[in-house]
Amino acid sequence: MENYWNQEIECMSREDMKKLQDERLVAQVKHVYENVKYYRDLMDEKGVTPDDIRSTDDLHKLPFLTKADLRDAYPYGLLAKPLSECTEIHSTSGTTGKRVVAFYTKNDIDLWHDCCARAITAVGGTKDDVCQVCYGYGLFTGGPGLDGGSHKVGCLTLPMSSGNTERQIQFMRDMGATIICCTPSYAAYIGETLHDMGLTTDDIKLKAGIFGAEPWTEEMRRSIEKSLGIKAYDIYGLTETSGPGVSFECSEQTGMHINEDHFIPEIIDPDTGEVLPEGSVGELVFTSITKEAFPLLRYRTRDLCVLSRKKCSCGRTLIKMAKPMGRSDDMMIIRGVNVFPSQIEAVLIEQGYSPNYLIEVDRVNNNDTIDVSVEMNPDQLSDKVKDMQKQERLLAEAMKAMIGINPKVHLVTPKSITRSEGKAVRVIDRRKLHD
Ligand code: DLL
Repeated sequence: MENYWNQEIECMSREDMKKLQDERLVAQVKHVYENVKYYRDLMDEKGVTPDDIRSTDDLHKLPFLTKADLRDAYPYGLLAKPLSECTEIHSTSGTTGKRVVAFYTKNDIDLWHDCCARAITAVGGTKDDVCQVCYGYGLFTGGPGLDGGSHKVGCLTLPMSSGNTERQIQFMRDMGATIICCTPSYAAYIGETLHDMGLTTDDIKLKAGIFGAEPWTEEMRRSIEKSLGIKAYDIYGLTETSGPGVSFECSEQTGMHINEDHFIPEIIDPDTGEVLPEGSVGELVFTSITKEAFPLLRYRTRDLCVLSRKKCSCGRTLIKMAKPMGRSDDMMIIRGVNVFPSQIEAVLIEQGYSPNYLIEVDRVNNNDTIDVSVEMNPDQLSDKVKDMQKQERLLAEAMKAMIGINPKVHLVTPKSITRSEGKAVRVIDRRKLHD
């Protein structure tokens, strides 16, 4: 039987949901226009006033907000509530420029945790579960978000944060953890460590995992499910929209249901900004209609995705988004061809290799080069150079069939590629260093 955290909302008729969104959008646009000069200026520039927005059908009239706007307005320029009403901040790591800082009122925190509680309930979580949260805690939203959701559901919450993998496994066994929350790359590492410690899935009680914060493939899902003996579910979100819980997977596992009572999604053409019809691949845009301190109108996520209203067997009526294919800024253009790390990952796992790899892109004599270092499993090791060369050649051919260009493949010894405890770094693009 399917479990819901808030059945009324999660299974609401399309008509009622639209009505709710209409009301909330109109109120949100007013709130933002009146309280945030940055938005008022953007709207004035486009010649739009709050009176022009009468329902979600008018959404397209609003200007977009981009990451550059967030950086421009750093730190307080988009704040829509007095600081005295804010109780928390979270932030991105800021590796690609200034940090993005998001503010929360008490109510914002409550709604965010509620979204995460929906995700935990959808994987079968109840107050009888023990939920091990090994996303990072602190400024990153992963730990605090799932922790809040787990408390709401009433699970026994293990606030582990990431790292110290053997201790994670010891706690998992001692406390009988049944649900684990972390990045998919860390889940793979935990699975590997479990087996290195001489343990099997019979030694742990895990039944489900809630994995997100980075792109991952169906192949990776199957590999994690096997190594931890669980069902692996996807969860999506970004700091700007509160964190995890914008959308979550249900038992059908064909995409993530978006919490539409809080976030209105659109798919746009990333080049022209034109809104695309359901089923098209494009950039995901979100409007948050309940956030008080840090609302976003038409925020461009840069995530490439597809939306679908196809009926779901779980009974939820919330629209679904496919697994994001990657960010438009993760996409590598190599010799003019668009390549996503996820395509390479899919080939590796399909061919029986580990999901531990590193892609290095460079430019030599005006020619792009792509080198993929791939870790072998111990049973793939051979002391015959010829065998190794053959394996490398076959793998390069499989990759060429997928991405259209010929990479140089280097098979490396087991455990030689650095493991990730948070978001994995899969690509080093040296061309950017020369430019
Ligand atoms: O990663 C929030 C989060 C924490 C989501 C825990 C899920 C679980 P940021 O650090 O701001 O926030 O990064 C957001 O990560 O725009 C996507 O590109 C990527 N991302 C997040 N979830 C997924 C997912 C958190 N399930 C950025 N699949 C987003 C693919 C994801 N990419």
